[in-house]
Amino acid sequence: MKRLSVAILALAGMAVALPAAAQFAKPEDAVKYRKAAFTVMAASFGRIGAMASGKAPFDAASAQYNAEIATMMSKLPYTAFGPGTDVGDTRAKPNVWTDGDKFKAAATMMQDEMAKLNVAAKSGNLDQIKAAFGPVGKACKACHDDFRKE
Ligand code: ASC
Repeated sequence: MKRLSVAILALAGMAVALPAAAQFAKPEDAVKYRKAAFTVMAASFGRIGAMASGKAPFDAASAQYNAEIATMMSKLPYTAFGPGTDVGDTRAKPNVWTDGDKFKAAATMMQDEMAKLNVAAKSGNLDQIKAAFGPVGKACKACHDDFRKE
């Protein structure tokens, strides 16, 4: 029994230590994972956008909540673009894998701008949120233009 517990603990430890890319059982699981993260990020970012553009009434708590989620989501997709995950139901272009440095730079740009939007949201000030919102959208678009089909 003790040996079994040690073995289970060892396996759990390995799961934590392994690179995230190795944690997907199938490439299709990585595709699903990254798309799910982008979907949640876009929904949260979009709710802030509705407030920034005046389409929805400003609600500071909602902006904070959604910015926090979008910031968390912004960190998730990129471990799921590992080698061999250019398969199945994906709009990712091949250059995600052949121009990895540029893709990484585009990802980092988005993450940095999203983190700034999160800081702005915490201020509770709509003008600061509006100012920080645009650069995030630009970073999203820049990456889509280079690395996403259609
Ligand atoms: C969004 C969303 C995107 C980006 C992009 C910005 O709200 O879902 O993919 O902004 O449209 O250009």
